[in-house]
Amino acid sequence: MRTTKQLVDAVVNGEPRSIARAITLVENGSLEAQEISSRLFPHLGKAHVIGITGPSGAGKSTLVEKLVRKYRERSRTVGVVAVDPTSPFSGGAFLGDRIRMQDLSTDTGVFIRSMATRHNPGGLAKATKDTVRILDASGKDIVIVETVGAGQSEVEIMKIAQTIVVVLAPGLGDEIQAIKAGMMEIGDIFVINKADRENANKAATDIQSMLELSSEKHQWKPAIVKTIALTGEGTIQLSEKIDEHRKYLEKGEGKIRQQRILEAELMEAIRQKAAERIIQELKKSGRFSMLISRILRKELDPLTAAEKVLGERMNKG
Ligand SMILES: Nc1nc2c(ncn2[C@@H]2O[C@H](COP(=O)(O)OP(=O)(O)OP(=O)(O)O)[C@@H](O)[C@H]2O)c(=O)[nH]1
Ligand SMILES: [Mg+2]
Repeated sequence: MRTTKQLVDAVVNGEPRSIARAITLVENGSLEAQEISSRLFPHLGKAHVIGITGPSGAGKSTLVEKLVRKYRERSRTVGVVAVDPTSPFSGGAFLGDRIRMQDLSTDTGVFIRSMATRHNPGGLAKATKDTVRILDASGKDIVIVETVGAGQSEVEIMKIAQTIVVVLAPGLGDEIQAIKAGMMEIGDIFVINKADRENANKAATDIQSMLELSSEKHQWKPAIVKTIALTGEGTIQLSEKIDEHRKYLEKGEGKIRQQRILEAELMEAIRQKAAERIIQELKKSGRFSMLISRILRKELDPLTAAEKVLGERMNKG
């Protein structure tokens, strides 16, 4: 039996089967998961993590495949995490992704993993983040995360990716309108894919004017790139823009973003660990069931009970 340390060493050496194994272990929330994450932590921060998000069917997977090929031409190693929202729409397309990318799966410079909600009881966002970190630690130069932009995932992708590419396509109509607002805020680069279709120029002008309306808080001006993912047209321009954004981040903004992410993560970790410990103690001492009885009798409400518990602990310590 290999120890967790040996597994992590193999991941850091880029060994594909160990990478796959480590991902499965963190996905399942296994006992080793925390040790894996901790041991990988010092090895993080080398990869450039690119988030590709946008409405279902915009052409994200097609574009990702072309981008991967562009990076491989430049001898860059790439990890891809495709997040399957298990929506009825993406079910078919997802299978398509596999077939399209089949030849890439024999390339040792590429590691592709798909994530599904149903395999991740601990939450898709956490599993995605852990997987990105494993791929980063494994020495991949680029890690691409594909997510369908819908509600929460916009915020989540910001905690994972350094450069966010929002992929839109002409003619997606209402669906775009509904999610555009959230995505306009987070995009570093906007892709109008399916530029072979009519209205692509109009879509680009629409985005342009929406961007001009939004407040300019940052020095980086979101770029707009037109692509035809099917033929690969425009993907060179897109990868150039991504590089440009990476260079911009390296000048300072990247550190600020990183600090913000780690602050949020530390707060979340404290919250989780502290709560776990306190609840465990309360249950062990029987105090938990005492409090519940009082709450059931309406003598106490849960928030006041929690305050009471914390007050008592503070007095003790
Ligand atoms: N005409 C045209 N069709 C495209 C283009 N890019 C992708 N498509 C097609 O659009 C459909 C959806 O493409 P996908 O790459 O699966 O889209 P996606 O955004 O990954 O979709 P989900 O993962 O389901 O959210 C496929 O049938 C593609 O062949 C393009 O540039 N032009
Ligand atoms: Mg897709």
